[in-house]
Amino acid sequence: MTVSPTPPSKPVGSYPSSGIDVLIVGTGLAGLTAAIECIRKGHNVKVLERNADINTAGDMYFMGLSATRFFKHWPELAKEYDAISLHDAWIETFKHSGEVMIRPLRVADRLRAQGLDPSTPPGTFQMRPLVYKMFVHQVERLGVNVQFNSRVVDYFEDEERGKAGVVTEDGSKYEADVVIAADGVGSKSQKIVGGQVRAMSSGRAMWRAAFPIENLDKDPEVKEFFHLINGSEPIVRTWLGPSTYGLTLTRPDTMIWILNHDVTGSEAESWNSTIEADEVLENMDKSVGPTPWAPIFKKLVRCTPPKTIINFELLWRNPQPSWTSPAARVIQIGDSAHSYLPASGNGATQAVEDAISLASCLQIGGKENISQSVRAHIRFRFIRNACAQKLGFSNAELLQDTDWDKVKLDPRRAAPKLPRWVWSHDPEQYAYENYDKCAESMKKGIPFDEDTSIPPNYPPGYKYEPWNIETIMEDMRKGKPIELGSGNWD
Ligand SMILES: Cc1cc2nc3c(=O)[nH]c(=O)nc-3n(C[C@H](O)[C@H](O)[C@H](O)COP(=O)(O)OP(=O)(O)OC[C@H]3O[C@@H](n4cnc5c(N)ncnc54)[C@H](O)[C@@H]3O)c2cc1C
Ligand SMILES: *[C@@H]1O[C@H](CO)[C@@H](O)[C@H](O)[C@H]1NC(C)=O
Ligand SMILES: *[C@@H]1O[C@H](CO)[C@@H](O)[C@H](O)[C@H]1NC(C)=O
Ligand SMILES: CC(=O)N[C@H]1CO[C@H](CO)[C@@H](O)[C@@H]1O
Repeated sequence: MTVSPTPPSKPVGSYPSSGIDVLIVGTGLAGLTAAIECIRKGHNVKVLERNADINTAGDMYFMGLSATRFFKHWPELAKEYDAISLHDAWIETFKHSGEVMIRPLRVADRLRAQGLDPSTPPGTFQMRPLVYKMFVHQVERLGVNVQFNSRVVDYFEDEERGKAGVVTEDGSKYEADVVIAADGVGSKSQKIVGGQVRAMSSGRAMWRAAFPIENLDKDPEVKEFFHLINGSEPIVRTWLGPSTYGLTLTRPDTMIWILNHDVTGSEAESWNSTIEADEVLENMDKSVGPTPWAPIFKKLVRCTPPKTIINFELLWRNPQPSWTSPAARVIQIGDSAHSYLPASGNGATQAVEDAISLASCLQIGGKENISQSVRAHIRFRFIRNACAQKLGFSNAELLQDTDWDKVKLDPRRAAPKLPRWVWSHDPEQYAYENYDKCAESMKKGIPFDEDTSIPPNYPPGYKYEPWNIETIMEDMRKGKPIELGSGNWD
């Protein structure tokens, strides 16, 4: 096994004060990471949040290695992350009908078979509530200035004075040297960066539920089937069918299931609104062809407590042409800049990467070069994000249209693509290594997609070509595989 060298840790206090006032809107993963990383880099931070508290709801998401390397600077986060992470996890694959296709394997063995080091996996599934609580603890330890019940309704900037700001619902104005819009999908900053990105219905949605494991006591058959391995080890079970896929995760304390389906009409792009099990049971066999869902999965759905199942609509958005205001004093990060399909496994990961990259760029450039730093950050992030977004479509297609003959030969074909260019990235190091070169290229007027001075943090060999959802939909209609583009996407 390869032992990776211990990277230098630069905890809070390592950087001198930059004198940069940063105003952050939103306490999602993007906003919270930006808050702690900006503080570590010496900036002054204030955070506004519309809700009364930090919302720790949700079930699980995938956290890539590229989004967790920075824990090396945060010993308490690193420790807590290790404590909440799944250790000794297993994975098993079924057809949606219930037929076992790949017997349980240790995730570590699967990684080893792929030539990867199991002690640093490319990423792991994490419970959103636990990850959030971990960030909340860190924010509390640092005493970050978070002002709740502050709904931002507008953004502005004043180029001459070198300031940007926001207006909240009650008419209050807040100003800073730079404003980070981390207010998620539907950000109020869309106007100032150049217009609303249209959200298109994909025709698909996800039912998702997470609940205490004791609920399985209601049905002994379900309890037996969805058991932990060897009494205590968590297991992910994937369920692949024609134009559908499901996922279950059994943890010692929690049961989670997720099911992709055709829209039924009750969905919303919201993590708050819930539906009941009957609605799922009535609809789940509608989009899977002649073979119905495994009875055991239906019984699992029946064990779900009331007010738990979320019917989350999957909306599609083209890559946003701009993430910043004309004078580069307002900058979008996370879902506000780019929304992801869950199958991309990148929504949380890229949000965290954005925050780290931006905090670093602002530190490198200092107070005199804020606009340049914001623009450099975008150059570091745009193509990478456009590629990761596209990967989501191709992964969704892969999961929904499994070629079982190929899967039998190579189990990796039943798993979403998790390419090296995604997980091997270190957004902080990348910013420090490339900021000067990037600033130079911008001064020379070299367009972002022709700048060869900076190594790619996207598929090696890829040449950026603008793409849009319409082309992808057209390909899907014709039954063509999604055209990823040039370069090595594996
Ligand atoms: C409650 C909740 C549960 C989720 N559960 C899951 C899950 O189970 N699995 C999964 O894959 N993804 C989930 N997500 C989405 C996932 O967290 C994001 O896709 C990803 O982490 C990117 O985060 P973000 O910080 O950019 O945006 P978000 O996480 O959406 O955070 C945006 C924040 O900005 C605040 N905000 C929005 N508008 C304003 C405004 N006008 N003024 C002030 N504040 C504002 C919001 O209240 C929120 O706190 C969930 C999101 C939320 C909010
Ligand atoms: C969603 O949940 C949060 C946190 O509990 C709450 O503050 C907010 O009002 C809810 N939103 C909706 C639309 O119910
Ligand atoms: C920031 O701006 C100052 C003044 O224009 C300049 O001297 C300096 O080189 C800049 N720093 C970076 C990292 O670009
Ligand atoms: C120690 C132990 O019980 N190991 C078992 C864990 O589960 C796997 C899969 O069911 C078995 O193969 C091991 O023998």
